[in-house]
Formats: sequence, structure tokens, C-alpha cells
Amino acid sequence: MAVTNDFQPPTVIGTADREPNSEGWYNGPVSISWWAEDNVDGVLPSPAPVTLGTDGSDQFASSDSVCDAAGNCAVGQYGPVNIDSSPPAISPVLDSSPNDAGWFNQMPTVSFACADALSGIASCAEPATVGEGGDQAVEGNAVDVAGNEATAQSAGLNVDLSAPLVTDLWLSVSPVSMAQDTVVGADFLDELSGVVGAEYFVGADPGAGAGQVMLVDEGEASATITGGLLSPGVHNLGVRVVDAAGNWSDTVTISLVVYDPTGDFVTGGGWIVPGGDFSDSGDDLPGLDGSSKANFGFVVKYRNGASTTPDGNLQFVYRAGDFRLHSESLEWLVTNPTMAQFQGTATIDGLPGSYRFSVQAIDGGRNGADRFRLRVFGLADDPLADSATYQASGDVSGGNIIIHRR
Ligand SMILES: [Ca+2]
Ligand SMILES: [Ca+2]
Ligand SMILES: [Ca+2]
Ligand SMILES: [Ca+2]
Repeated sequence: MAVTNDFQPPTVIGTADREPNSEGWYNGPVSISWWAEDNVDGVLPSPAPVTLGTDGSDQFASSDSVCDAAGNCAVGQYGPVNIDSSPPAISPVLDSSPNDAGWFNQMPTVSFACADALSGIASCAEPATVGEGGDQAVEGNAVDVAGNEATAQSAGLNVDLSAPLVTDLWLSVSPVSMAQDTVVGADFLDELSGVVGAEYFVGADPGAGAGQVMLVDEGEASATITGGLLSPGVHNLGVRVVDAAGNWSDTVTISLVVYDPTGDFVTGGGWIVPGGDFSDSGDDLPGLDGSSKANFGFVVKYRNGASTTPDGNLQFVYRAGDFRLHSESLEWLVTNPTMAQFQGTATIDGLPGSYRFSVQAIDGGRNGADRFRLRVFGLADDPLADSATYQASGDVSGGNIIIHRR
């Protein structure tokens, strides 16, 4: 063997099978191949490629040892290499919770929590607000610096922002005597979650959720109201419904007339000046001049508590307008110590058909003025709800209104 003066080991250069991404990361195994040469021997056989397959940063690959003919050896090194093959973690986070029935009644926002232990998070889905609809899903994406992606979704989101609507409201018996019950019923509509509850109140509104519970069954809400639990009078009856998301409908009201068939009795007579200084606003009669008198007389009473409608009659004459009204039938009468209200049908001389009328009669007692107000309606109108065709009102002169208490 010839003696040489070669003391210089070979050079071993590693080359990766591909470039990392622009952030310097691989998201999978990297194979390093080697090239060796020597100052004397020239190109040497390459060591076997080395694969870096483990996640981690700042990794180095080493080749097998390469020796030249003079016995100088070298080991190639390649690095640092950053490998992250694990997807990031992502999970949806809701800013509010649905109710027990699984519904939101406000639009929830889904945010995403993203984390990555090795290369870090490059992008994380923006928060998304969920609009109205059933069984909705929001999907979000996370990408780590190495380019691994992960997806998460928040599914089964039910959002109902639409309040139900009460479309019809009725009473099975109206007016109702203090000896009777009446059923209040309501029809309704709702989008999305559906109506699950209903309530009513009589008198002052206690606020949504604080009323009397109604039965909801087969698209209808109902409750039985006991007339004997209410005082005689015209009561405000309100009904509203709530959907599964907790949206309350607007309150729909009707008048509930409760009468005492053993107690109510009112008489009156005298004159008023319709459209005059002591009239309510809105008086309207044929030939109304604001100074002529109108005469009236009435007696209305329940007889022996046997009938559900009162007996009696009403006459009203306004000569200035040739307007003469006569009651045909009476529907109900309610009184309290200072006011009576009654309602019925009437004819008007010279006009075809029948009309409905309502009277409010105030007994001022010994010191105050008595007042009388007549309103006249079309036969199909509801005097408790619709606007009047004619109206006459004023302080009573030349007579008296007396509410009789038995
Ligand atoms: Ca050498
Ligand atoms: Ca990762
Ligand atoms: Ca709804
Ligand atoms: Ca009086």
C-alpha cells in the first residue's frame, strides 16, 4: 500500500427530499439523502438515506460514517429540521346556552378555541353569529404553522326569534253571570319552535309569565273562568302564548262582562245636550248642533235571577236631528255603586234594520252630577271593541239616574 499524505476526511453533504414551508416546517417525515466526496479519492459511495419521522423542532440527521482510502472518516449532519404532523386542536364555544327545550331566542355566537402545541396556530376560524332556523350547524377551521388542518362544528343549533301570534280569542259564554263559568279560548300561530304555553289575566296585566295558566292542546289554548270569582262589571281579559324558545306573543284582550242576576237594577231619565259643554269628545248624531236637548229614559233589571238577560227598555230622542231610538232587546247589565253599563239591540225610526247600542250611566249620588252616554253601532259590531256610528253624552238635567242595590 502506497504511503500518502492524506489527512483530510471526506465531505458528507445531506439533502432533504423537499423544502420545508415558508415558516420552516414540515408536516410529515423527511428523507435525507447523502453525497460524499474526498479530496484524494473523489466521489465516494453515498451512505444510506436517513428518515426523520418524529415530530419535533430542531432535529438533526446523521449519516453513517464515510471513510476515505487513507482511513479518514466523516459523518454527515443535516438540520435543523422542524416536523409537526399533528393537527391543531379546535373546539367551538357558544356565548350562551339554549333553554331546556333546546332553543335560543337570541342569536348565539359560536367562537372557536384553537391551540397547537408544536408549531403553533397560523389561523383560527372567526366567530360566527347564528340566525333564525332549526338544527343549524357552524363549522370552523384551524391551521397550524406546519399546515395541518382541523375542523370542528357546533351542530343542532335551534334559534327562534319570532314571537307567536294569537289569531283568535273567544268566550264560550259572554256575558257570564256570577253563577256561571265561561271558557276562554285562543287560536295561535308560531314559526319554528311552536307554542308550548298560554296564560290569561283578568284586570291589570301582571306581566308575561305571571298570568293564570291555560291548557294548550291541539293548536288551541283554553281555560275555565268562574264567574262567581269575579265582581260584576266589564273586565279586561288578556291572553298571550309563549313558544318553546320563550318568545311571548303580544297580549290580545277582550272584554269579559260579568253580571249579578240577583243584584243589578238601574233606572234613569232626563235630558242631556249632546255635543255640548259637558259632553265627551266624539259625540255624533244626525243634526248635531251642540245646544239642543236629547231626552232619554230607561229601566234595566234582572228579574228574579232566573233569566240570563235583563228585562227593560231604553228610549232616546233627539228632536233636532229627528233621531228616535227604541231598544228591542237587552243583552246584559252590570253595575257598581256609581256606574251601570248595559248593552242591547235597538231600532231607529226611519232607518232600516237593527242596531246595537251600549249605555254608560253614572249615578253621582246626592252631590255629583249624573251622566249618560249612549253609543250606537252596526248590528255586527262589538260595542266593547268597535267604534260607534252615533254617540250622545252629557250631564243629566231634568231627571235622575239611580243605581238600585238590592
Ligand atoms: Ca481524504
Ligand atoms: Ca401541530
Ligand atoms: Ca316562534
Ligand atoms: Ca242620581
